Amino acid sequence: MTRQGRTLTELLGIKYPILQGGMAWISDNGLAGAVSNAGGLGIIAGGSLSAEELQTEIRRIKEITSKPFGVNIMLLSQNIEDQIEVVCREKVPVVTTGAGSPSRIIERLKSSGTKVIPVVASTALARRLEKQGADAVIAEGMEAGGHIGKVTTMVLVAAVASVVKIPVIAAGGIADGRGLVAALALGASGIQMGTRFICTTECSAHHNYKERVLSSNELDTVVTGISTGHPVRAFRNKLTRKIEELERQGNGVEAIERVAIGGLKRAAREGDLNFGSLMAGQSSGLIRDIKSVSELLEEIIGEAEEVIEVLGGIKRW
Ligand code: TUI
Repeated sequence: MTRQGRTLTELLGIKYPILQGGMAWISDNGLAGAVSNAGGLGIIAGGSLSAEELQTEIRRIKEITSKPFGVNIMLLSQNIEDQIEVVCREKVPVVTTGAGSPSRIIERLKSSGTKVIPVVASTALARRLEKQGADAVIAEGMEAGGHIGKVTTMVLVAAVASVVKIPVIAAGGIADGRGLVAALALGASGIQMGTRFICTTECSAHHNYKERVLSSNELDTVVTGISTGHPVRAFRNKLTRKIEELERQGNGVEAIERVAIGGLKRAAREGDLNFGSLMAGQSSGLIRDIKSVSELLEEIIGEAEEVIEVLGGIKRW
């Protein structure tokens, strides 16, 4: 239960408190529809989609599932105004936002009946967005893949949960039932996972991308782009080495982000292990198999229930 007395599952109308992160070029209607059908909240990545493409994705997911789903709006995108228009028109149940503050768009989304759940990387932003009407926040630690903040999940989730009353969803470094229970212990009401969902049968990411996750350990990701103000975590490869070199030479934001953003498509669609931007979180070191979305969700919930039972049996320290 949250301190408002309503669970996250009740707020969102879902069975399990598990959200699937909106990963650009990866989280399409097929993956998101499978997650919603399995009892979580599937989220389509607005990411690099045009308004027309986003509309098509939304119409397709409505054919796959009658359950709630979400759309992620990446606030660094050029066309967020057009994306918002589509989301409002299509009455999308939930919008998550990332890579900035959604202050200026909350009211519009809420007035069309959409629940708004921003990713926050600080307590200050969490507090501000609660006042502005956010329905919940996602506290995403720097263990996550893709664009990240500076604080770890362990600290950020506990800190955010201490200062807001709306539900907090933990993200970054979570891939199994142990992570779900740990998040609940920190004060979260649920979790969001991105990298774990790459290794599912319904995920359309290239086979090479999935294999890279499976064969990796917890040290295999690196953070580049700190000099641009937009740090990104991805698997170490020729591309990340190239970006590190560009940064050392003092190149500007545009030069660096051009290689990074183009690289995500190369990774997800073409499986380019050398020059693709294989964004992934540190949790890839925990992922050892590819399974269906529904098997994954059932496994995580089963494992979480086991862990809770074991913890409940601890009577002495
Ligand atoms: O957005 C993400 N993950 C992403 S976006 C992306 S595409 C991209 N590619 C290259 C460069 C930049 C983006 C790949 N992965 N996650 C959510 C997230 N949001 N992480 C961190 C934040 C965040 C950071 C600062 C949210 C709010 C924020 O607020 C700053 C402020 O204005 O207070």
